[in-house]
Amino acid sequence: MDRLHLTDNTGAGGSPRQAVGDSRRLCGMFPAWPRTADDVAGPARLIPLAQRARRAAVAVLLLSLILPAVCRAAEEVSAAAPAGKPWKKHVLHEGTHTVTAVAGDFTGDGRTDVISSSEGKTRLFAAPDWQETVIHADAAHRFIHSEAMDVDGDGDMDYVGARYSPGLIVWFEQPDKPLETTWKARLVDDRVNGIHGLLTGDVDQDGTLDLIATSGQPTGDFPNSLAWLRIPKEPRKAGHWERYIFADRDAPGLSHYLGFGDVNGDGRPDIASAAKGGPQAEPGTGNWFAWWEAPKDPKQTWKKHLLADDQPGATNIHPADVNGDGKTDFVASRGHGRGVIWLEAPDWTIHTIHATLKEPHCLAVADLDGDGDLDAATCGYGDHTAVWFENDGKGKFSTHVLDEDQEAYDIRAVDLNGDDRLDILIAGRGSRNVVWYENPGR
Ligand SMILES: [Ca+2]
Ligand SMILES: [Ca+2]
Ligand SMILES: [Ca+2]
Ligand SMILES: [Ca+2]
Repeated sequence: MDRLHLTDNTGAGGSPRQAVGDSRRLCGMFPAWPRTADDVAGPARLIPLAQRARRAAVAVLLLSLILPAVCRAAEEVSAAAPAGKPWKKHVLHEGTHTVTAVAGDFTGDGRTDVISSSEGKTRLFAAPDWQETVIHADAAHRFIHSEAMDVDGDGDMDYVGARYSPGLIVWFEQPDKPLETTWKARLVDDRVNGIHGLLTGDVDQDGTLDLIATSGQPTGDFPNSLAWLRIPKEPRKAGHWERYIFADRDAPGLSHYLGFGDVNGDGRPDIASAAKGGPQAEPGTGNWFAWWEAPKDPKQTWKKHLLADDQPGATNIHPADVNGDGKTDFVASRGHGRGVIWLEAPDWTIHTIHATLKEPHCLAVADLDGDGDLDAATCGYGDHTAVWFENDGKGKFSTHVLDEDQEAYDIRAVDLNGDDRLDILIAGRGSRNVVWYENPGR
């Protein structure tokens, strides 16, 4: 991911790990500390009593100075929420820096599997045992994001992956023997550039999914733009897909991910995006959330609507009716900054879901507790904390911690064990893993 590190700071090498999980455990230990102070000072029997007492006093003094701040930091992440049942963590893969993972039935047995991509290797984990199979290996296919999509319309799920820069999108056709055969790669596009986000959606409402991609670099044929791509008539033979630049150079500042849904209630699905800005972007660009309004003919240029600027590190945004009033709101995160918010229609009033979570660089919006309203989930890689946010149905969210020792770059809400509860799938970036959290139900 060297190229990515240069353009996207995915390495975050300079940022020291914030030990939220460790500090939480320490806060819990505090009442017992005087007993363990001896352990810090060394074997008790070799040290005079006065010295032991002095050391214990110093230790307690230091802790009394440090701990309140540490505990406050931990509380900021956890917020006040009932603990709930724990979500069991399942590890599918360990050992490689992984920035994308998607779910779908990739073996044709009716069960939902997982495909991840890391360091040029694309791996399939077949349910229910999650046996790992490398289905494609090519150094040119270091994907930053991906989607599951039945590209050739033959009823089995294929895979689409995007390389950031130089921009490249390819699709892998599910073969007849998906666990025994290398999946064949075919070109979708190699002219959009700076493809951080991919998303499927039926943009032209013809009943077949299309693909949406960011073209977020300020260089290349379509700088600072967003594109949608239509599957060609014969995708196995076509040289590339039909490409439509719907946001034409009006998405500057390193756009990241995409959201899809009808925002203005005219029946046509619209598209939202976010741009992180910061020192890697052109000066004065980025740090915004915006949506583009689909015109009658989606092959024309779409009208941009700014939702919010001065949003440092903005990365993720999804349209969703958060408060159940029938109007489409947005849930959004500042994945290269801090915090998760929602923006209330029609004036886009900003409400805080979580103010301080560091680098929530992924966002899933779904009804995770099955009570009929839309919840959200993310993982702050700077805080190593995966969380889900429970909606009370009116847009008041409480935070539930899934894990305090996990990074993420990509998150999906999907049922991975067939119990009709949405689980959380995470590609772990610096955690160098692919994991999922099993939804225990209410
Ligand atoms: Ca297929
Ligand atoms: Ca619309
Ligand atoms: Ca809910
Ligand atoms: Ca489940």
